Amino acid sequence: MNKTILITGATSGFGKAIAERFAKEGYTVCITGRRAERLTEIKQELEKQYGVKVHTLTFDVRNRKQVENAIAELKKQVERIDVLVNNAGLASGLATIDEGDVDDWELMIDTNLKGLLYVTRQIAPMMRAQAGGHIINIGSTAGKQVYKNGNVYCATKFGVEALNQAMRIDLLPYGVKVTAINPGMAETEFSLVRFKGDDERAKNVYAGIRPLRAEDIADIAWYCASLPQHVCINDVTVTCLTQATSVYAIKEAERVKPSH
Ligand code: NDP
Ligand code: 8X3
Repeated sequence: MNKTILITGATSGFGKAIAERFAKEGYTVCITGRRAERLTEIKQELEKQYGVKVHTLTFDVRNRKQVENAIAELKKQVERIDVLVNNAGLASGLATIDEGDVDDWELMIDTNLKGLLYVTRQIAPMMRAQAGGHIINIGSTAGKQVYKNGNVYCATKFGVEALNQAMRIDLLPYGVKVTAINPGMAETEFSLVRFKGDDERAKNVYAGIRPLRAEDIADIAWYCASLPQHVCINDVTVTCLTQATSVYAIKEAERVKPSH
């Protein structure tokens, strides 16, 4: 049976890579984001390369009405959603609690928590009616340990961790799997967004390390989604080789090299 995945925030980074990974596996792919042009480009690429159907939904996850309308439209085009990836999210700024920009806080809370909830509220009843499905929530190592200046971003990802656990309990009777993937440092547009277009500052985050790639996360999402029906991975925390926790990482140059 042809399966369908809905991925929020698929115009770049993890979401885009996950769209490609599932398209390669023959899924019908529904991609969302605010940047309509990018969605169209990705749709054309994936349909051409993998011969699958791609639906695009342009909306801001912070806008509840837009979310409801877009998903109501989608329901006219697809019968079911087998996998939902709640991925759309961002960090905005990096500052202490006494100096942080309240607009940044609202942006992160509205996107990472409220946006995730708005989408889930539309899709979970479909999965309940199907008596099956899989919700994959993209959390973070920042939702495991708080780091300096990360305050509100970390709080949103701790929130995702809580919602991930809660969803699994609430949807258990309906055979819906719920999985969190919690990545550490990964080079996407994440830092460029956090530092508001400051490319140099963004690049500096990954200087001297070999960070995770979006494709690594896509492979993990595929692994989680392709296990036998009775197996549900609850959460996966994944870092690059030189990152141990949210707050402790070393540079590649500090790694002991094999002696022979
Ligand atoms: P990117 O910036 O590359 O991608 C973020 C995606 O989210 C984009 O497609 C963007 O689409 C979408 N998005 C952001 N805000 C909104 C919004 N208001 N409405 C709709 N879509 C939105 O970053 P990543 O791929 O790295 O981030 C994906 C997720 O992974 C986020 O939740 C992030 O917190 C998390 N994460 C990232 C890590 C990293 O180091 N990169 C590590 C751990 C977790 P558009 O702009 O077109 O709307
Ligand atoms: C993104 C990872 O460490 O930049 O969630 O916050 S980090």
